[in-house]
Amino acid sequence: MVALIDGIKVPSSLLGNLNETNLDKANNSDLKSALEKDGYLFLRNIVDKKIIGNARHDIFKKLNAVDELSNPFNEGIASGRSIRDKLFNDRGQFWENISSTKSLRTVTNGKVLENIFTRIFEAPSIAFDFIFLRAVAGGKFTHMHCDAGFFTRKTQKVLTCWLVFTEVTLDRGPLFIIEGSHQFREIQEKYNGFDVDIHKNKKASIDIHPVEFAKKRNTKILTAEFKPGDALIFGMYTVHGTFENHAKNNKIRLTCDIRFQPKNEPKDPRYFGVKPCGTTGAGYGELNSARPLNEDWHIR
Ligand SMILES: O=C(O)CCC(=O)C(=O)O
Repeated sequence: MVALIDGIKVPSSLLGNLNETNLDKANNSDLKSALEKDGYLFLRNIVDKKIIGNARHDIFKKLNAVDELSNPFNEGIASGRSIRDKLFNDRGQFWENISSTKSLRTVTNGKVLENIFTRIFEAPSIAFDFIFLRAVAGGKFTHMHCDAGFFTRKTQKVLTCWLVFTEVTLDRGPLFIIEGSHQFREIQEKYNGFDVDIHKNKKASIDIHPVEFAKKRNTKILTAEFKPGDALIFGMYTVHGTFENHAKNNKIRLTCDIRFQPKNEPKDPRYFGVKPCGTTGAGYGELNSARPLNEDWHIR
């Protein structure tokens, strides 16, 4: 299966497999050292498939109600149409409602993930209330970046959890990680202290194509074919992005990125509370996901 980014095929010689960590076999210090060594933890099947399936069903149903998924909606096939804007006059409110789906929140802000992060931090952990659910249709991908500029305003001790709700085969745009990038000094220097909401003259996205970026550093672009319930956890300076969804059957990918930190670290009010305002203060409306599935994304 071909891996594409921005219409360019990624040579298979540049692709590598993510190292899997077995959560049941690893002790807490194994988790910590794998994260330190690789810059990520790739965990399979950490949330029960039925619970993941319930959330997927509820979200797909809401996307079908705005005519963005064809019937039967459980297949997750993009229709190429949308009546989102006709039915709802506030895109942010619509996406906030979808992001508040109870079966989704049971997963993202429930005990299963929290307990895993408590093990990783070796301290009680907490999930951000502001979550980044992504329903991604054909032609779209997330530009390469690291997460520091978004989430480290109050503490550096933040981790991202990229959680999978559908099959994400190579053609459905899985996340990739640039091997060893958590140790690239240039990335630390460039992004430590950077805040996308303050330093508006600078972008979070790394403009160079991932193929060139990896070639120049003699490294690999690591990924996997993900299944519902799998997760990829990574630090704030791990360079990542996603491949393009170019699935011929028009199936979307549904994933959610959730941030966690130790409970006793200072909290960024933009991401916590009943109605968090998000990175720029514009709420859920600022997310690409708030756009109808058939509309292009912005680059930040
Ligand atoms: O799923 C995506 O499209 C991007 C996810 C991401 O960049 C992240 O989790 O930090």
